[in-house]
Amino acid sequence: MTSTLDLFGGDDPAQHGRVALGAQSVVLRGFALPAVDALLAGVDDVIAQAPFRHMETPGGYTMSVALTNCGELGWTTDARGYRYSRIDPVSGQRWPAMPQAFRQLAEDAAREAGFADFAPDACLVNRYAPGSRLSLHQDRNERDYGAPIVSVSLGMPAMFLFGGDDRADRAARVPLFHGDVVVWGGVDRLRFHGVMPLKDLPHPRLGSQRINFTIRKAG
Ligand SMILES: O=C(O)CCC(=O)C(=O)O
Ligand SMILES: [Mn+2]
Repeated sequence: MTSTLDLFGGDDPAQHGRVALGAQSVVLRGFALPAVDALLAGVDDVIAQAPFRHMETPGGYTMSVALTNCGELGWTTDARGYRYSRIDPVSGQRWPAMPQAFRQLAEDAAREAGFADFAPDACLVNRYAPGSRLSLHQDRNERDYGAPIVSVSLGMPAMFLFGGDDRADRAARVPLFHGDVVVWGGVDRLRFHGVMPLKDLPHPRLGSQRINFTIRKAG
């Protein structure tokens, strides 16, 4: 069973700067807020070149989350498996460049979480509609687990699940809001995580969607 962390003690979540999830994993509340305009412009740029699409898993399941990528490497899944690729299989072109605002935010958040010198080369962009979910998984298609994952949430809130190193480990439930950034790396780099089905709680700016992007060192 999962449990709800007592994160807020009834207070306004925006007043809490950091929530430790593990020894080397942290939620930085509102860390992306000052950069939101630039980040959303970056998302628009990326999806103009590489539109969101629903990918298939090797098991034949169509993901409820729509995704695309930017950066040198992009994560894809199809009947043949999960992998990083330099080419968008839909366009046959390179993935769009990673917007500078994404890179800067990721480097700043990584440093804030104790990971200096983060040099990302990949960014998965996810779009969740109401009901979309992401089942528990590890991020393990990257070549080197020495670099952290930096995950940025925009739009509707979501209940993030942060488990242990084994799929069966109990997962903490961590609400994530517009502007929150989660960083996990080091001893926490392979923690299982996922997102519960989204409730339709329209966001003033983004409406009935949540955009999440995870910035990584994949190659
Ligand atoms: O949407 C999220 O908060 C997590 C996304 C994620 O785990 C992934 O893209 O691998
Ligand atoms: Mn993940």
